[in-house]
Amino acid sequence: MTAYEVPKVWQWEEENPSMGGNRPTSGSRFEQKLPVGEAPFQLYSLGTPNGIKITVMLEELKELGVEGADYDLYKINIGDGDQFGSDFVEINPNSKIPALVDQSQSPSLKIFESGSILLYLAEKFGQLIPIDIHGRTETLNWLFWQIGAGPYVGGGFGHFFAYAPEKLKYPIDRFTMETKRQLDLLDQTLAKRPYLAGDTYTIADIAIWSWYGRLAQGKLYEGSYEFLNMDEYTHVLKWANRIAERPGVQKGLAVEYQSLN
Ligand SMILES: N[C@@H](CCC(=O)N[C@@H](CS)C(=O)NCC(=O)O)C(=O)O
Repeated sequence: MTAYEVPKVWQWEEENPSMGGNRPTSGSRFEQKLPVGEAPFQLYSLGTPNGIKITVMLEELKELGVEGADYDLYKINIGDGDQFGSDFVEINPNSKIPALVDQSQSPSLKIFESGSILLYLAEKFGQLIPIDIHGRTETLNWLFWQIGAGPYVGGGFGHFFAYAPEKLKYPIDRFTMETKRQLDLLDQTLAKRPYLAGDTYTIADIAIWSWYGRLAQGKLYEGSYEFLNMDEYTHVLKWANRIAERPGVQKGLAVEYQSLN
């Protein structure tokens, strides 16, 4: 590993003239007018693991026959920096997809963070979250678990295994260990019940499937199925395959994104 002398004060060295790419500052970088359609929900997103949570949720709601869950879907190209435009930042000051606007509320309501969006939709339509206190709390336990645990997989394991310019043993070992620990936890839980929060499919399964189900199916990072020895997580695999067959999930993955202009 390259030796690194830690300076007294960290400086951002990367000269990044493009609109995309993170910087150590937040806020909008340019004026932007996002398109707005007629449907009650306006979803600004992309087909990433965090993005698919919401298209799957909205398609599941439609499969359940829920009225009022129609949405217009726009592609936020995070590589081009669309998430740093003024209109997007107005909806999500954190500049990350997914971001949702509920135009059926007056004034219209901005919702960001995928967990918050899933919970909002589940509560608004009374679907995919149990109403009894035990089922509801267990659903929220696992929903919040995903939001906290996921970045170790995406920002940790996935980044160093698949995307980092150098393959470094220390971070790959560290985040592979944590990813396998999480997979083992899911496997042990799913050995005892068909869904994460109990007997029924909930928003916790949607959130967790979008990362760990896709990982289990080898859809996230090339070579990771073998590297993580995914065959040992039999209960996760069964659960992942069962959920992948749901019409709402398949429709949520197949959605078409409108371009911004
Ligand atoms: N905790 C957030 C994470 C959202 C997130 O990290 N989104 C990524 C794509 S999956 C993103 O927009 N990245 C753009 C960037 O970092 O500039 C959530 O669950 O909604």
